Amino acid sequence: MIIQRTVDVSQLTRQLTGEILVEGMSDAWRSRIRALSRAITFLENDPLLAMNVLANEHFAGQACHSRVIGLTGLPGAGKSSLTNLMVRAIRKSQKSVAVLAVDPSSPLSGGAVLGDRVRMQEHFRDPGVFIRSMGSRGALGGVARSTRGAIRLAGLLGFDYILVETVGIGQSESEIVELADTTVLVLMPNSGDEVQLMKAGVLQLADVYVVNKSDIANPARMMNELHENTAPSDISHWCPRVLATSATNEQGIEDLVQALEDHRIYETTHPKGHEVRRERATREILRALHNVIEPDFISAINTLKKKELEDVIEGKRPALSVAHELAKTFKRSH
Ligand SMILES: Nc1nc2c(ncn2[C@@H]2O[C@H](COP(=O)(O)OP(=O)(O)OP(=O)(O)O)[C@@H](O)[C@H]2O)c(=O)[nH]1
Ligand SMILES: [Mg+2]
Repeated sequence: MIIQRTVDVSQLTRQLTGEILVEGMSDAWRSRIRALSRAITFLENDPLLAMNVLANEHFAGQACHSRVIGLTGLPGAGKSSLTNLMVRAIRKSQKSVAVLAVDPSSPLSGGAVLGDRVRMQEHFRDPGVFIRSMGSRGALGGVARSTRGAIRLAGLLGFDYILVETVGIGQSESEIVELADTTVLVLMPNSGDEVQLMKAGVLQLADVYVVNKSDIANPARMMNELHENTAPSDISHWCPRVLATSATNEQGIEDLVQALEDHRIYETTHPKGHEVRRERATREILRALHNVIEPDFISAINTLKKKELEDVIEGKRPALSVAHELAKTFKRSH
């Protein structure tokens, strides 16, 4: 909240559009990138800032055409290694790309940030590439909200692709699925991942399944299992791609980039694909609505009497009934 007061949203927005340059910078595009980096720092502290920036008149009516790709999977599966190679492949086709690595320093693979930095070094000087890691334990709303804001802001700068790396199997996927146009789940062969996947019920979530590290173990069994479990019953639906890669040997990367392109074509040309996008947009609006209304809800909750809270604590009254009552008062006052 303190940060929010110190941000000059109008100035930041004008820096993001390139209308004014960040102090000390002479190159317009690099200045915009610097502004983006700054904006993301502010966002991590106050995710609602994105809303203020996006609603600013400088951005009014400006469309984002970026393709958002979410990469997820267990720590150490090879997400960053694959991201690095995908960036290279995307750059070969002259497209620009922003990489947002959410919480890259997972405890299991330790020191990943440093590793990522070394790996990504070849892209740091490339003005067509923006790389940024984001903490997952940010204030107010956590990963999803600040990541969503960062995606939107990067989109306004016109990046062709935005790659978002998140760690996890389970809950965090559902978040990334909502954020991404295409979700890629990165797995390791013979790691017992499949058992975990079944348990977490995430086999229907991704659009592309990548069995990485195929240089150290045969990916065939896992690929079969994925094929069997992810094929849609309705053939007009997208049939998730199942690919084997080896980031170490730089194998399978072109197929992966092609799968992303195929999925884009499906989503933008197929009626069913359009339906999926409509559902995603609806969910996004719903979530945004929630974000817009939440501060008012919090104020309403703060008006609760001690007695009402105690009743819920003691189990004398369900929280839902209190909520209903609050909602009634809320509707009357709006
Ligand atoms: N043999 C082999 N090793 C790989 C491959 N891809 C990645 N690795 C190694 O696996 C380790 C983890 O790779 P990362 O790319 O950091 O994995 P990650 O999924 O980004 O990990 P977190 O960000 O910590 O979740 C590194 O030591 C990589 O060099 C591969 O295809 N084959
Ligand atoms: Mg990583």
